[in-house]
Amino acid sequence: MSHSLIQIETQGEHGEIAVVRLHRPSKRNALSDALILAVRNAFAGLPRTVRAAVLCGAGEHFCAGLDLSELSERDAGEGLHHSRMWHEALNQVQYGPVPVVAALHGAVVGGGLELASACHIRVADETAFYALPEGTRGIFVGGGGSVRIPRLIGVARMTDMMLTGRVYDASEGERAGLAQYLVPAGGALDKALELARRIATNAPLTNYALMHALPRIAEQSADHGYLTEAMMAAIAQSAPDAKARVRAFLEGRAAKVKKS
Ligand code: 1HE
Repeated sequence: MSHSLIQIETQGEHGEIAVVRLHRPSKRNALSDALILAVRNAFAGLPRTVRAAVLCGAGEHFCAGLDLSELSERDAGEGLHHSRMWHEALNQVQYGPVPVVAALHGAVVGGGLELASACHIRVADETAFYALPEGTRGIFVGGGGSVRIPRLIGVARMTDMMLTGRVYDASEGERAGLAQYLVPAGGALDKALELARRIATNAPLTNYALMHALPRIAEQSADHGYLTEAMMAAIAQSAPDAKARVRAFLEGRAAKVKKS
C-alpha cells in the first residue's frame, strides 16, 4: 500500500511487520496537515496480519517537524483544532494496534520529535539530532510533546531545549533518554526491524499490556496501579498462548535468558 506522502510495506512470512515511511523528502518530511492525517490513517489501517511496526523517514532526515508554511494564517480557534488533530494522529501511533519502533536519522526536530515520542521504542543512528525550535519560532509544542517528552527526558531538559534552542546530538540524545538504542550511521532501520521482528513474536496480550496498561499504570497512584497491574497480569497469564510458553520453558524447549 502506498500514498504519495507515506509509504507502507509489509514484511515477514505472514506480513507481520509493517514499515511506515514518511515520504516527503524534498521538504525534509515536514508534517503538513495532509501528512499528519496520512500518519493517522496509516496506523489506523494497518493490515490485520501486522504485529509490530517501524516508523522511518525518507531522505536525509527523519522529520523537520510542523510544516511551517501552513502556520501563518491560523487564528486561535483553528490553532486549537489543529493541535487536537495532531493529538488524535499521534495517539493513533501510541495507542494503535501494535507497538511501533521509530528508526531515527538526521533531524528529529519539533513535531518530528513529538512524533518519535509517540512511538514505543526509539532507535537512532549517529547522524540523528534533536531540537525543539518552537521557542525560536515563537510558538509552543502542539503535538503532545509537553506530555510525552518530559516523560522521556524530564521537564528540566525539555525546558532547556525550548528556552535556549539547544540541539542534542545522537549520543547526547541517547544518554538523555530520547533514544534507547544508538547505532552507526545508516543502521537505524535494520536495528529497528530486528527489534520489531522480536516484538512480533511476543504474546499479543503482553504487547497489549505494554502499550495500553503500562503507561496508564505509570500515571496512577501506586495503590490503583497495583490493582490495575494485578488485573492485567491475570488476564495475560490466562491466555492459552501464555500457558504454552511457560510449559515450553519448563520442559526445556524455550530459550533461556542470556547476556547479549
Ligand atoms: C520545511 C521545513 C518545515 C524544511 N516546514 N518547510 N521545524 C523547524 O523549525 C525545523 C526547520 N527546518 C530546518 O531547520 C532544516 O530544514 C533541517 C535541519 C530540518 C534540514 O536542513 P536541510 O539543509 O537538509 O534542508 P533545507 O534546505 O533547510 O530544507 C529543504 C526544503 O524543506 C526547503 O524548502 P525549498 O522549497 O526551499 O526546497 C525548506 O524550506 C523545507 N523545509 N523544514 C516547512 N518545518 C504540532 S506543533 C509542532 C511545532 C513544530 O514542529 S515547530 C518546528 C518546525
